[in-house]
Amino acid sequence: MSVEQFSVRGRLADTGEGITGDELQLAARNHGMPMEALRYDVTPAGLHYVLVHYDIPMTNASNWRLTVDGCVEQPLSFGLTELRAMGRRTVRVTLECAGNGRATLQPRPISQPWLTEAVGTAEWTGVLLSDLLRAAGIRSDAVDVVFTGADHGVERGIEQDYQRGLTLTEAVDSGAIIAWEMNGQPLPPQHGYPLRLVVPGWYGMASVKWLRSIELIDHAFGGFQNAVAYRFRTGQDDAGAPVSRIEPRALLVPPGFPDFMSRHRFVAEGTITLEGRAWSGWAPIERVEISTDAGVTWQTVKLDAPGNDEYAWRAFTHDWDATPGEHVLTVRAYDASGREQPIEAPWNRGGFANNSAQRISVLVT
Ligand SMILES: Nc1nc2c(c(=O)[nH]1)N[C@H]1C(S)=C(S)[C@@H](COP(=O)(O)O)O[C@H]1N2
Ligand SMILES: [Mo]
Repeated sequence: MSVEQFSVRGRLADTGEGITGDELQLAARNHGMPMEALRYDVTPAGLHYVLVHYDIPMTNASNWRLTVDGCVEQPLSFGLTELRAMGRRTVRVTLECAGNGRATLQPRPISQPWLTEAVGTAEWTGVLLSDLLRAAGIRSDAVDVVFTGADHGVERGIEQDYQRGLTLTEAVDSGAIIAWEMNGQPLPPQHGYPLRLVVPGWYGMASVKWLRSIELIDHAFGGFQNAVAYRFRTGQDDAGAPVSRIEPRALLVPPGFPDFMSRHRFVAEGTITLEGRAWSGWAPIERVEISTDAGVTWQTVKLDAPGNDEYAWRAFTHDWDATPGEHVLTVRAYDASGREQPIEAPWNRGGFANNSAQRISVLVT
């Protein structure tokens, strides 16, 4: 079957169509962060969300090579030991999948059906990408930087290695690191062992796992994950703007205790300190608002002091005088770039960046 016989566009669910077997299969392989894990400043590795397009490759740190080549003065090849000698820094970064929130869009784009849980914050240790590029010597004809992982698959009919490109400016200025540790331990297999890229502030797709090659090219990268997959399209043939940085979002730790099946929450009446976290990949969080009456009235929450890491989420609390009855809690984040989290985010075909405000139903008894 030729590539042309597949549609390179994803499918939308028909009106009223439930989650498909394909979506269930993805949802069972990949996993979200349980919302109660918003309590941790740094998400324990096993609770951090996971998203893998193809298979988790079987890799070995002892013979791993990372190559840096293309438009450079001196092509380089590193083993893990050589790479560690290039420098060591740790950054705390909130990663979020661009598809977070997809499953609640109408119509629903058929893909990994995230609700709000495709997020996590980890401490990534490695070497600055810009230091590696400088060590290789960036040639004046370099335009884009292409990152290739060791995983391989077929996506909408197109066979490929997982690859993403950044412009040279983004690669140098983003503070991206080539990481070999997550939360002080070697990367777990599902998070990119033994090496991955981490691009702070960007949706997860940019942070290529199982990183084996960095190539500088003299033209704009036209690979599938940049040119076809991660675009904001409203129509089938719309070229769409590229998906890049993380839109602001706030989430609450669900209060009280849950119903097993529905996750509906129960709390006892009285003053309850609600807790949550907010982040944005564009600028620091400036304000978070909460509504405890389904969006009728809003109050500003108390933000914790910001940490040292610009792209790590910020904690907040809010004392709620919970009175008996059914309540809907909602939170919205505002960042210093003037971006504000919408009640209802605009729809797009890929279901990207749906940062519509979270709604949590609570029965106060
Ligand atoms: N090589 C490779 N890198 C990848 C992916 C992948 O499938 N293969 N998935 C990307 C996507 S879409 C996301 S959201 C993040 C998820 O990172 P995590 O699983 O460590 O949370 O990895 C990105 N890097
Ligand atoms: Mo993703």
